[in-house]
Amino acid sequence: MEVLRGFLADADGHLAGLLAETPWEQGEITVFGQRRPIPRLEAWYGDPGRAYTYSGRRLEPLPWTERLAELRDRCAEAAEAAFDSVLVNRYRDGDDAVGWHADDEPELGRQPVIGSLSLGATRRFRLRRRDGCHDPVAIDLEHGDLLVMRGSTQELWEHCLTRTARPVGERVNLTFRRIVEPSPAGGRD
Ligand SMILES: O=C(O)CCC(=O)C(=O)O
Repeated sequence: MEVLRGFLADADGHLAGLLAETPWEQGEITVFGQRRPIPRLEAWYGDPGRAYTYSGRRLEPLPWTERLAELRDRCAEAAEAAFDSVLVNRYRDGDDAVGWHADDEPELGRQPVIGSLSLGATRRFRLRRRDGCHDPVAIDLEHGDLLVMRGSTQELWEHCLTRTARPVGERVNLTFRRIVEPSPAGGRD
């Protein structure tokens, strides 16, 4: 795992563009039998057929925009990986967050490379070993940082983005991925 600090020198324009151009949706998940809105907005983009299924939800890919295709290519070059899809998350304020999970869906295959680009407010990203044999790690991800996770990170660790009571502005995060085993239409949910 590595963090390329200040990777995106032109982050200001991309943040404003993404906030304005993205067709944001607030998904829902089922918790103890009840439907609940997830605490963030999101959008899923990718090559045709790159549907993504997680937490019982299936997201069909929007076609790449010029901006996202450019950011994909720049992140892919830095990560020395190929990406065919991206989950775009928008954290409107400190109440928006993502809980503990790993990006270990079968579609991503074994040992996926994930390129995670952060724009906007600095937020704390945490990692913890599934077997507890290492102290948890906290990284403050800042405007323009690129975090690359690879190898056994998803197998051995979980990550989350914690809520904060601090007043914080908006943050957009892009996690570029590669679907190696597309799930059939009508998939797992
Ligand atoms: O917003 C972040 O930095 C984390 C996003 C994340 O964990 C995910 O999309 O799987």
